[in-house]
Amino acid sequence: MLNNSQKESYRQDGFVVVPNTISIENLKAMTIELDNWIEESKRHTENYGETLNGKARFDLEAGHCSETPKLRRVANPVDISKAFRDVLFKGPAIDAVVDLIGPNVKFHHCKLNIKLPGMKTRVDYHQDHPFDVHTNDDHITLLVLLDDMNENNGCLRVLKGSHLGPRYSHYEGDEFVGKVNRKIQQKCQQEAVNIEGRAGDICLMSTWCLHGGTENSSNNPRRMLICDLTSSDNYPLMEPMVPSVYTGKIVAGKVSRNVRFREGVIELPKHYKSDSFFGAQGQKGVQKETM
Ligand SMILES: O=C(O)CCC(=O)C(=O)O
Repeated sequence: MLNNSQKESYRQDGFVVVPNTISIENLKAMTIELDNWIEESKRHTENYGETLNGKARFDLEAGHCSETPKLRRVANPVDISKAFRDVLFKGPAIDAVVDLIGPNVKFHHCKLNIKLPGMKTRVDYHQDHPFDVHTNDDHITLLVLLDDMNENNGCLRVLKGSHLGPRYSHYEGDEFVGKVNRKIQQKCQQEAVNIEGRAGDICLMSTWCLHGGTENSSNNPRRMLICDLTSSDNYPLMEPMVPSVYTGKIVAGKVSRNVRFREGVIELPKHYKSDSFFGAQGQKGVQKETM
């Protein structure tokens, strides 16, 4: 699936974009499902639906209303939709992941991040591993572009080579804030590169890459499917932040009875109370007042 130069890019830069990977049929099935969810969100005034850990599956940006829906995240769409299982549990995206961390690969969790025109949702710079710490680093964030993505509609931005270190704290004092400190944010804003592409392209990114992105300032939607996958001998050290009924499912090869460790010290996150990591990063939503 991946050629040597793509594998080399992943090793050197920490990410690689693979064009034209998802079939038109699969893409269409996912976007129809998502369009329906956006339509359904118009009937809600606060976050709704329930995931395995009792949080809301559908997360709304502040200012959401039936005229201007602002659905910003759907947690684990695979739990409720075959269209997403068809892409994340088999097929070319998984073959590409196998080329980098295979042959044995396990699903951890997934989500849809949505930036519709007029929404303010941004992503502050962070590494993914500190949210879901594991015993080793064979851990990939797979990104599937559901729309064409560019700087104007709030594309993902990645700091090249940041997977090689350092491993940053995602705390402010005793609070797990899910982002790096202001100085590193600024460095990323200046130096990160845009991940641009067409609907159906994928990006494979190391879980240690610093990444983020601005709000959508265009008239075009930016919807992206995001999935954490690990080698099957890589074990989570904590309950997932966003557990799925499929967490731990083998999507390629076989289960491993060995656990592989790497040396070093890892900062443990705290489970945040918010429905999504946007809330953990301090962006207001319309969460039910249950806390
Ligand atoms: O939506 C994006 O552009 C990136 C999202 C992200 O980094 C995350 O949800 O962890």
